[in-house]
Amino acid sequence: MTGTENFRCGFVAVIGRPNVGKSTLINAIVGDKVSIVTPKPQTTRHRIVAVHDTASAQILFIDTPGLHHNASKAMNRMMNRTAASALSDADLILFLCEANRWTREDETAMRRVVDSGVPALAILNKIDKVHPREVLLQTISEMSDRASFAAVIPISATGGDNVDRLLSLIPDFLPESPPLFPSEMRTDRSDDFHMAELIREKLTLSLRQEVPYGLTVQIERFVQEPEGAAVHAIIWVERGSQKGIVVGKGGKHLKKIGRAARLELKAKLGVPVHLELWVKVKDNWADNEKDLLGLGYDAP
Ligand SMILES: Nc1nc2c(ncn2[C@@H]2O[C@H](COP(=O)(O)OP(=O)(O)O)[C@@H](O)[C@H]2O)c(=O)[nH]1
Ligand SMILES: [Mg+2]
Repeated sequence: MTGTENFRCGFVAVIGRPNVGKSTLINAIVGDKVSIVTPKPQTTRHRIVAVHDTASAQILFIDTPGLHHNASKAMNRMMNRTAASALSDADLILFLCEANRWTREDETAMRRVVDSGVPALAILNKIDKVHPREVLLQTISEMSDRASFAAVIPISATGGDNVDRLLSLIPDFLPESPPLFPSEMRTDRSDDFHMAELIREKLTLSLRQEVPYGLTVQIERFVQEPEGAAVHAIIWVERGSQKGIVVGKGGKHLKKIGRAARLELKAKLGVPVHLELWVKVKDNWADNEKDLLGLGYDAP
């Protein structure tokens, strides 16, 4: 008998409309910021694999962009395609929604999950917002009536309630297989990707209305030495008018973003970081398939 016998490993796609807490849940489980989180919808734009190891299983969570309506730009259609394609690759789906809200977008996302034919657990997230708690019983029963989920599990991704129970259910759905990722690996994405995302998170948190949706970040240079690191990044915007907003009066806003990003990069890399941010305009990049590809948006 070998050590890998009965070991399980497989893909768990985390699916739902924007802002239900998919990335928050994955970060909480793997104990690292693998995926950025903001209070704004459509923060996640890419498929990101996050690795969670236990003694007898390796669970590969796939974070996905929220399935959303009104996908008017090429980037939004690409995001929806990315989420949809993660469904078919999965051994199990965690279908996330908010315990205190059910919308037409939830309904659409749920249809995609059901139509995929992949086993799914329904996760009612944000139960910390449900008062009184007894209301949950009704919500769980409504959810069970909507589709044939393998289970309906109420959780709080931020509070950690019931996340262990959810985790304990997952390995049964995974195939017997040795681990697919080395045990020290937390994600399939590069350092450059995570740095660009971190900068985009700071921008998304501090900018209002449509500006965060019209920008993307590209790492142009990253050098790390024992005494420090240097990062040069370009913030691409869709229009000249957005450049002024991102830079701010006298460059004040860009400085604020740079400081917030630099502090977090320093904590992540463990060395002082020299960060240079440049804002450039690429007209309508988010609605141009070729620009999207060049900027790392590669939907299947
Ligand atoms: N109150 C509460 N807020 C949550 C919970 N999980 C996530 N959030 C918040 O919901 C917002 C969207 O989370 P995010 O993970 O980006 O959602 P995603 O778009 O589905 O990936 C953020 O402001 C999170 O802090 C939860 O369990 N309780
Ligand atoms: Mg997300």
